[in-house]
Amino acid sequence: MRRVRTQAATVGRVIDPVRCRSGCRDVRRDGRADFADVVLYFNQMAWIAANEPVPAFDYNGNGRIDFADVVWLFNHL
Ligand SMILES: [Ca+2]
Repeated sequence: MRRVRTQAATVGRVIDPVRCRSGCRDVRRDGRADFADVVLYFNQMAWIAANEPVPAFDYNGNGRIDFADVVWLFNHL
């Protein structure tokens, strides 16, 4: 299984793109999806778009990492 290192990997965590195929709401990988995940997503949108598998974080399915995904994440906590 291919594992993708993320910014969170700086503290020893990795994103598994297979497990997150339907969307990784727990952006901080601390075991729960909460407002801190929304804040991190918003602050790191460009980094996510450049470094993560887009399908794992394209919550609204429009093919892009964008502000609409932040809104979706917030609405689905
Ligand atoms: Ca999107």
